[in-house]
Amino acid sequence: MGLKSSHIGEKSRDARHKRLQAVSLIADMAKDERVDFVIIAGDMFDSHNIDDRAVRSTVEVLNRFAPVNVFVLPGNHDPLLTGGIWDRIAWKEAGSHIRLITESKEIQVTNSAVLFPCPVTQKLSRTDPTAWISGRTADDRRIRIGLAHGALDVLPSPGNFPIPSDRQNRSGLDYLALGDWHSFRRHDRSVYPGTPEQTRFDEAEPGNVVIVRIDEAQKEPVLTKRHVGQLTWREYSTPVNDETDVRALRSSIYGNRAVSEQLLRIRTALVPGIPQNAVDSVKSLREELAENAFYLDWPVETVESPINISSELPDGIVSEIDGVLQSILDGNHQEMPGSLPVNIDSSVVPEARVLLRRLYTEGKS
Ligand SMILES: [Mn+2]
Repeated sequence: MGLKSSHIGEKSRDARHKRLQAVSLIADMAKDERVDFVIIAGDMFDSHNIDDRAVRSTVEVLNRFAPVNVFVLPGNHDPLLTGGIWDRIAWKEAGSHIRLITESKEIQVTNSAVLFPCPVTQKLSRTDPTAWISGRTADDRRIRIGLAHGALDVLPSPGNFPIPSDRQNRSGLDYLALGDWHSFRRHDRSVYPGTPEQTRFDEAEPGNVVIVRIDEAQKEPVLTKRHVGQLTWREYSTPVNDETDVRALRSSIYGNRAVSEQLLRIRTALVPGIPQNAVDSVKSLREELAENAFYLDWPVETVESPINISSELPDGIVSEIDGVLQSILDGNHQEMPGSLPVNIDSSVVPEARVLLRRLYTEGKS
């Protein structure tokens, strides 16, 4: 909540509204599914610096969960600090079902289940927030649920609030509910559902909540992933040779979901020799998306006619580079510098040749 997303300009306000809608959907789902309680595993707010109105809207949408209890954990973006977001006047309107977690202390959540929450009180830490959770004793038959915000050591970017991946076993947890990572990620009983609403182009699997069913202690939890995200962020970087490529691009965009619910970042490279009708189709696709997409980032210069690849480049470093690119295209790239990116995505080569010519032409004018 309150994420500025200033890179999407005037649409960021609408995006914030969509995020509230997603949470509202979760409230309906919680009641329909008759869950015992709901967990928010930190970073509900993007920062402490959020206007009162946004805090009020958040309290209002959380009030819609009643009578289902909602356990809210402070994360590293909204740590528990005196005078912070949790002390705002808007919380006076919060129902008693909203339970802000302020201590690392057991909470009995149902007759048979206990929560071990690990609230965060600062932005950065090298200390494991789950370290206080002791192991299961022989006579403990309760369902034990950990709740923490941090980086499980199996993630690509561990370090801040590190959580060992064997915490679930060491502390005898039936489930470890985690926040911080924006995409869905499961490591045995430790689970990041990811953010309910996507926030960036480079997130792999956001937009979900997870419904967890645990029948009894030490039984395998059953997870159901449910999509609630109102918006999808997609990036396309496609070389366009002809009409077929334009049609493929169009159908992969439209096949995803309504374009009015998509944020699109598109970078096309018009391959030299592309027929004029294909150039026209690219342009009209761009106009159509500019009109209808929730947000479009597609620079107009990338849909202009390609620069003629056969045009002469001056002798020297520029044409030498172009020569290397040509031989990569001819399939002689294995031992060449630059073979690695080419193996990942061969479309970078024609794009590079186009850019090289553009650079030269614009440098001349
Ligand atoms: Mn975080």
